[in-house]
Amino acid sequence: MSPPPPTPFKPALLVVDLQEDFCPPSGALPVPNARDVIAPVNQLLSYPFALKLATKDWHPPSHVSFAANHAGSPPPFVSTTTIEHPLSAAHRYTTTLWPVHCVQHTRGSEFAAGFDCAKVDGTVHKGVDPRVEMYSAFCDPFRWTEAGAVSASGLEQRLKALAITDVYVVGLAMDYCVKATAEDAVAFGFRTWVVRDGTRAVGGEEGARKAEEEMVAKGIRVVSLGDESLGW
Ligand code: VGL
Ligand code: ZN
Repeated sequence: MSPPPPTPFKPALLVVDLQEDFCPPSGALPVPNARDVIAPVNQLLSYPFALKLATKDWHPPSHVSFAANHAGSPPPFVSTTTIEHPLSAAHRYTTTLWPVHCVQHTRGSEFAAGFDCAKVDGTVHKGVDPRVEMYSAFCDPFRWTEAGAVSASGLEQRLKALAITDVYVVGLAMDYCVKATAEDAVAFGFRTWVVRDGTRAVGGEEGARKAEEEMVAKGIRVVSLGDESLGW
């Protein structure tokens, strides 16, 4: 519990996409060792965060990120595609294609078994708009371009209304949705932390190393559960 907390210090915990489809062996888009994060996440849920939220990747069957929804069903994980003007010329983008995962109301979209989801104050749904990929729990990446956001979850306003100062991000996957969420949190002005024990990468240890490097370069504090630097 040292060093002393910064003042003011009103922390929120975001548990990102801790869902069955991201967990081996049965998940559709398995993240290596994903179930290792459940115990550390449950431990964090016992800390006195001012707000604890979980997110769910919550796709309609027609979602643009599913390889099967593109001509010729290109192989997932390795294929990217450029989305041709689904909204406007300015909204053109290239994205990675994934297996069908986290379809709304399916078994794979449920929280991972053992995750103490009863301790969260609410659930934020993301990736709901079929036209756009949304890794971040806050908004899609067009938020930061002239094209403008296609979809936003309202999370920024929710945290700001409570005068949250610090956002702690854990969950899956470290190199996609955890990273995008942490990067947006820092961009929206929150002191931002990622707790290593509570996250794993799709790209395994190499993916985690690279994601950590990129997050640290953006001012995100990547820490471990036992670290004195955890914040309080
Ligand atoms: C995620 C790929 C596709 C994630 C979600 O939660 O990191 N990754 N959809
Ligand atoms: Zn997804």
